[in-house]
Amino acid sequence: MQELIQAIEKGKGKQVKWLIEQAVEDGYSPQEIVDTGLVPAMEQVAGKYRSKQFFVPEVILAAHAMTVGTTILGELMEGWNQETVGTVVIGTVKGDLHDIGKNLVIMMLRGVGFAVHDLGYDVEVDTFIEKAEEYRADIICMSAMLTTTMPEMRKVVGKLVNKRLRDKYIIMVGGAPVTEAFARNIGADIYTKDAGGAAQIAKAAVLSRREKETEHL
Ligand code: B1M
Repeated sequence: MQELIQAIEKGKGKQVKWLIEQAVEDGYSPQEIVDTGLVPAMEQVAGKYRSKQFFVPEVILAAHAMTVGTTILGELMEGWNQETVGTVVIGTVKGDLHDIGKNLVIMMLRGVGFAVHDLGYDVEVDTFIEKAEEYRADIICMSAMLTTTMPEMRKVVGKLVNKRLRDKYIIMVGGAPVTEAFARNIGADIYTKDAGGAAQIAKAAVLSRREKETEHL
């Protein structure tokens, strides 16, 4: 894991791919690789950026290596779950280009059996809603990393209310500046602090909704 952390920090994509394949062969679970490899790596990068040891080019290189990591881990995890738990649309909100955290959430959601439609970053309010309708999603997931882009989440919830679609979807929000109180304030259903928690709580929420629907039949 220490080698993996260093490879991400140095932006060495090929090495990241190899080390993750090796870790899986050695018996590490995807969750362990995320928790003890990928997340600490980005924490170190963030720390070095704060202390001015790293500047934007180094951060972008590390972000690319991280994307290699999430992609390969996602591929390795495909097929582990045969049964689809539900459908998710997910994106980083309008004006926000940070997608590392979102990509980790996607990986973990796929890991617990969700069909995930990644809308990418800088996602328009209407796109979240149109795609949720198109894919008949159970959950709309929004990520934000900038305090200035958090209000976009409120806009999505507001638009769903206006269109009388609010109750059709479970709304989950997250990202470093997002809090439980903010989520409650904008009318979202779920806030989670990290990717592993997001996947587990999303699964529990969909299963509980299905149970309630069955009771009403
Ligand atoms: Co940016 N950036 N950045 N940046 N960047 C931050 C976020 C910042 C805190 C740095 C700082 O100033 N200390 C700051 C935000 C300040 C604020 O608003 N409070 C900031 C800024 C200001 C900016 C720019 C404006 C800089 C500039 O141009 N002057 C600019 C904005 C561009 C834009 O978006 N419009 C910018 C640009 C960039 C890069 C492009 C260089 C790069 C992004 C690359 C990429 O994502 N592809 C970048 C990066 C990498 C960072 C830091 C260093 C690291 C972010 C990260 O990836 N963390 C960050 C500093 C920091 O965090 N200390 C910083 C690792 C990741 C795993 O964590 O995303 O929190 P995180 O995800 C976690 C949880 O939050 C959670 O699960 C994940 C894993 O457990 N989670 C969810 C995330 N989404 C979730 C959704 C859920 C549930 C959980 O449900 C739906």
